[in-house]
Amino acid sequence: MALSATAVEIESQPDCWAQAVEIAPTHAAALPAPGERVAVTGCGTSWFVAMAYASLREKAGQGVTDAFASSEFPVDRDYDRVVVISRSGTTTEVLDLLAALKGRTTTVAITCTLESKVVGLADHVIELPFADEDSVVQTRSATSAIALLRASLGEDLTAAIADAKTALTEPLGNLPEAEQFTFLGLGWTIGLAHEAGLKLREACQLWTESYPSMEYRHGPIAIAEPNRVTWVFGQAPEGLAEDVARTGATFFTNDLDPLAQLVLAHRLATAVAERKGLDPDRPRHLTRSVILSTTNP
Ligand code: F1P
Repeated sequence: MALSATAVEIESQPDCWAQAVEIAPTHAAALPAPGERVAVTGCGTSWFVAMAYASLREKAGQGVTDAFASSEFPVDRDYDRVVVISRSGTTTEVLDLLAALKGRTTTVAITCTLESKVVGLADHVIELPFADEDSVVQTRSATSAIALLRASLGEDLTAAIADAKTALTEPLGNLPEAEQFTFLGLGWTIGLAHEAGLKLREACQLWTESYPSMEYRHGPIAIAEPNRVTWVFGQAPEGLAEDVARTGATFFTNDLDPLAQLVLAHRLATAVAERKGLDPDRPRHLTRSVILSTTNP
């Protein structure tokens, strides 16, 4: 059987990340300088990319970095620079925001689509055409943006890229049989947890939830039971594996770089789609870019 476009794009991630790392230095002037007060924004997957980068930048000591869904962006707040992420560059809320910020603050857009509408609206544009996708569901576009941004913060991604290759062949065991997943993360991996949850909802219509890891015991654990999975991106809080084990649910994590763990979640999404007889290239009710005919309230 021919691979879905989604599966082909998932497999290309190590190569795409290497390309993103390679071009990162050429965009240093467009990206936030250390000390700048920055906000990062996008919709859907791109919002979760924003969350991951915001946390990484602050942790790296480079300055205040907030993340917002573009529809909730506080336009009256002062930022030195706003980083906008949009694969398509045509998402309505993103374009509305860029128009509202024009002349008020420096904006930089990260997009995969050459000649997309953000190009005329943002002050700087970083294009990742090699990471664009035929699929509606985003995989390599999002992880390549994160790879670029991590590299821009001075991170060496050699091990992460090697881990992504491992994630492409790692057995999924009986994970695709589970009826529910809750994804957890700490710091920058909270964005990855939200993205993994969205991926499974989009590509295979599975019930997923996602939280900061330390929030899990404040209620969400109540749904844990056998045949459900609690999946932690990165470092798990002490005692959490044991708490999950007591519920009968499966606790899952591994030692791969958290971005490579997301690649594994991508493969899980296509495996579940296959089990359910769904085509991951045709997620229901979704379009590649959300273009609204109405304006924001
Ligand atoms: C953002 C987005 C995706 C979602 C769907 C619709 O697109 O909301 O996250 O999966 O494809 O569009 P973009 O602004 O990054 O192009």
